[in-house]
Amino acid sequence: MKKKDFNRYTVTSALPYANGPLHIGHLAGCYIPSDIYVRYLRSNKKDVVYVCGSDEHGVAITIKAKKEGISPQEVVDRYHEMMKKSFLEFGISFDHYSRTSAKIHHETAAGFFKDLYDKGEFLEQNTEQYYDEEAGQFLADRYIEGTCPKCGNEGAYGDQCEKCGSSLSPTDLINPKSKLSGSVPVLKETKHWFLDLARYTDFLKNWILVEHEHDWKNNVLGQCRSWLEAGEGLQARSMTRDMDWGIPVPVEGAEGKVLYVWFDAPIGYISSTKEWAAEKGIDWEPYWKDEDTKLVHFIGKDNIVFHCIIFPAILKTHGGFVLPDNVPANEFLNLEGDKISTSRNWAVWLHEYLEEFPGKQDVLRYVLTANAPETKDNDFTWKDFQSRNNSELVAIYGNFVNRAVVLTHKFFGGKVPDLSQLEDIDKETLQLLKEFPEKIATSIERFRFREALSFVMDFARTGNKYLADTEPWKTIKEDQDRTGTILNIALNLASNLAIVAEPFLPFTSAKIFEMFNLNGLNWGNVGRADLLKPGDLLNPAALLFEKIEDHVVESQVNKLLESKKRNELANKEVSPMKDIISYDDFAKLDMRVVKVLTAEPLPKSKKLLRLTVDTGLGVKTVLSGVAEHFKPEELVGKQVTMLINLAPRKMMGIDSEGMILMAEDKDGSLRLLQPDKPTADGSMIS
Ligand code: B3M
Ligand code: ZN
Repeated sequence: MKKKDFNRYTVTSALPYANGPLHIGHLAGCYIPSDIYVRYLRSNKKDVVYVCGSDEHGVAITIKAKKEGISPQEVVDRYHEMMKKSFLEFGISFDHYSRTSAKIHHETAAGFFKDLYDKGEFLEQNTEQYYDEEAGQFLADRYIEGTCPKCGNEGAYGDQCEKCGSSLSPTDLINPKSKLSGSVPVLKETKHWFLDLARYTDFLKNWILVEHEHDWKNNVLGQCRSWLEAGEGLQARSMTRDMDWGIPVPVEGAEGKVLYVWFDAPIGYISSTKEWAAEKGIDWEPYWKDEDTKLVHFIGKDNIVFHCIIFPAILKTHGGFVLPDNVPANEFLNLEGDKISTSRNWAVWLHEYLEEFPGKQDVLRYVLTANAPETKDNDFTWKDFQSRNNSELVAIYGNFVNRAVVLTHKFFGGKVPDLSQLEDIDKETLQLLKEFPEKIATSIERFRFREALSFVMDFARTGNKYLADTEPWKTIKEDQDRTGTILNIALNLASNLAIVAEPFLPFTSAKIFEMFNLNGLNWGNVGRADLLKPGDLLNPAALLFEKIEDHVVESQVNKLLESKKRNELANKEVSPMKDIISYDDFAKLDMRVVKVLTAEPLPKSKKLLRLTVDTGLGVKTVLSGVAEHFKPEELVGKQVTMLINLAPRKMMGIDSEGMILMAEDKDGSLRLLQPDKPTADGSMIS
């Protein structure tokens, strides 16, 4: 498609579910890229609104509420505030951060549904769905568990088996069970409203695969193609759910039903814009309705179908709205070779990062951009974090700016020196100063943020090399003018660098502008070698980046490994219950509190200790398999519990006259079962 000129930009990034804190995967997926893009547009004086908000509906929220034993409202209130704070702390510069529980959003989303309903766009269909009679409600896919028909995994969900990856529907499951009550769900008829996506196939194919063939990212086009060109074509999707958490379906006969979260969530971008405009006292409509508005959705790859197919179909049917001009989706970020997972606590949480690396937001922004999962899944490792910090931010960027400022203070009392005769190396460097910003801009406009950042770094490298080649610390000895020229050029390079790096490293650029007493600089000023003029005064050098030591990143890796260990233990299955026994069976067991009198190893056995115990009825000898868990002296004198009427058994030539009772932890370690207070030896356990 011909490149269009746009006068206005509406930029969105996916609304995160308000069901947990934010981690680095969120930042890398869509928040840092969108923030870079928007900061760049603002620096270019574009009319732009950047909106987001918390996604507070859907089973993601109700499942979390159930897990924590609190209400869905409490869940969203807690995490909405937490996420909003994290975004702010990391410099994600939304113009507005809303939430889908807002009244204006309920009205806007219900309005969209009503509009499509009145136009007769929905197919009304009665289908049979699982219903939990004990809990008195229909079950969303994620609320049903059962055996996967493909691989036999007993913990498959109603929509997917995580073991073999098959996508399922609830009725595929063998032995389905409700996660709400544990009961066996029954099929019950229910009415829903479906969007007949097949009707949009031609329009979508033309709009995405032809018009945007050259400007959308390959990973996005690829997914769209596989949806649009799949053998069975696009299937009708239900836009409603049987649930009591969400936006009530605004038509008659829909009691107890809410809008499907993926119907209302993208409309959240519009509601957020409305709220923003109302606060500013301006009109929201041009940002969504004027043809010269460029709408860009930043998302993660799991959201592609909703933003490229379903939402555009809704907008198109409603009419009067622009369609996204681009949907730059990132792939996934892994962590230390493993999928980031909230439930397994395999993540770097933003709030924890800030506690452990205060003031180092830009380091994380840098690493997550330099290694962004733009075209394929990528891995975040603490080693890479450390090495990018130490050998790029500290050694190149920080070193260059710091040397220019420190030498100006040292040789010229902090005053920007005059420019005199230019040598070839100066002219070449000034030429690069003109070229870099343009290259960086082109990459940003094509959503190639990794590439753009690598040019920013090359720009800093150019500055560093310029100082290394010209050696102002040497020229000062015989040629003050030459030294002044070098530092003047270096300082102007640094000012340009701070402008073009601002979208990526906003906190650092702010420090540089402060050091240089420059404010209000933007992309319109780049390429100029007179941003700092002779005589301008600099402030003292501020620390931009500092070295990160080995032990710091090692302790981060250990923290992850420990949480992995804890998790594996917690997830180990508890052995299933044995068959039911009668009271009479139980009454046959004679269990007592006994005292260990002696304990000694058996020379031929690694596992057994030979114990003598006082049972209150006399002394008995027992062989107990605890040698790998306790030293003999740890047992002597202790009260433990014992089954004393077990038939004697000969082991290693010794009669063992009972069994010491122990608890075995998930990792196989043993615990003694002891009375909580000293108790008479021989006390019965019943
Ligand atoms: N909350 C999904 C997610 O967090 C969803 C995005 C909505 S964007 C309109 O992956
Ligand atoms: Zn399976």
